[in-house]
Amino acid sequence: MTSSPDSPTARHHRRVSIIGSGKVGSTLAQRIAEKNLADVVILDVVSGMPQGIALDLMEARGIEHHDCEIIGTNDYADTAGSDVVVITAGSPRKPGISRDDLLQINAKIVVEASQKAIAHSPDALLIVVTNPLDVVTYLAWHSTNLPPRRVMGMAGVLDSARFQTFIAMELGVCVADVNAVVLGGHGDLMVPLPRYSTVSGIPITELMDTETIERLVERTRNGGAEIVELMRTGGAYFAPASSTCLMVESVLHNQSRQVAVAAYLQGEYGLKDIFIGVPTRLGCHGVESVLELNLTDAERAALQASAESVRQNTQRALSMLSSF
Ligand code: TXD
Repeated sequence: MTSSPDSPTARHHRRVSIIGSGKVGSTLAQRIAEKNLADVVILDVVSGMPQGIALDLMEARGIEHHDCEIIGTNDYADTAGSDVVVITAGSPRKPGISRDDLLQINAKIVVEASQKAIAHSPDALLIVVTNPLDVVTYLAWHSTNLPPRRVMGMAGVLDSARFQTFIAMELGVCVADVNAVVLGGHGDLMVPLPRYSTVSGIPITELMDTETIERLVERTRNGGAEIVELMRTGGAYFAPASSTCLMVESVLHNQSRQVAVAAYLQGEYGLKDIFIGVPTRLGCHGVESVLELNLTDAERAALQASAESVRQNTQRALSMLSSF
C-alpha cells in the first residue's frame, strides 16, 4: 500500500537538528532515532563527517527497527523546519588554551550556529549543550531574540543524574527509586540539594550521615572532571546525550517533565536577567514554568554565589560579542 503525504497512513515525523556532530551530537542523534522520536539532521563544519555518521546510523535502522531518517549536512538550509534545534558545536579545552580563550571561541560558535539555525527554523525550541553552558545559553537567547521560554540549557538533568547515580551506588538501592535535585550553574559552584533528594520519597538526609552526603555532593560537583581525568581523550558524552534526549522527548511529547534546566530567570530566586539551572516543567512550548523551592539561608547563599560567577562570565561574554 502506498500513502500520499496527506493520507491518514502517512507518518508526519518531527524534526530535530543537532548542530555539531561530535561525541555528544552523534550519540544524541542515535538516541533520538532509536527511541523513534523524530527525524534528525546533524550538521558540522567538518565536511563529510556528519554525512558519514548519518549513513552509519541509517544502516542500523533495519536492525534497530525504527523509521526515523538521519541526514548529515554542512548546510543550514537542510535544517529548515526543525521543531527542536540542539547546539553541541564547540571546541573542547586544549592545552595552552585558557578558559577565557575557550569562552571566546565557543561564544562565537554558539552565536553563529544559533542565528543560522533559527533563521531556517524560526518556530523551533533551542536547547544549548556547549560549555560554558549557562553563559552560552544566554548568548544563544540574546542573539536570536527568541522568547526566553523557548531557549534552555542542558546541565541540570545531567548533574542530577550524576547525583542520583552516586546516591544509588552508596546506598545499594535501585537507581530508578532515587530522585536528585541540583540547582545553579554548571560548574564547581553548582548546588546539589540533599534535602530535596530522595529514595522513594524519603530524603537522603534521613538515610545517610552528613559526611557521606558531603562526599557525594563533591563528587557530583566534579562529575565532568572525574570523567575527563579517566578518559584523557575527551569528556563525557553518553549521559550528556541521554540527558539532552530526555529534554527533547519532554518537549516533543509535551510531557511536562519536571527537570532542572538552565532557564531565563525574571525574579525567581531573587535573580533577574540570567540563565541558570533551576527546576522547571518542560512542554511543547519550552519552559512552561520555573519552580521556586523554599531554600535555607545556606542553600540560597550557595545559589547566589553560583549566580554571581555565571553573571560575571556572561558580562565578559557579552562584551566579547561586540568584537565578533
Ligand atoms: O552538561 C553539559 N552541558 C555538557 C556540555 C556535557 C558534555 C559536553 N559538554 C559540552 O558540549 C562540551 O564541553 C563541548 O562544548 C560540547 C560538545 O561536546 P563533545 O564531546 O560532543 O565535543 P566534540 O566531540 O569535540 O564535538 C564538537 C563538534 C565537533 O565535531 C566540531 O567539528 C563541531 O562541534 N564544531 C562545529 N559545528 C558546527 N559549526 C561550528 N562553527 C563548529 N565548530 C565546531
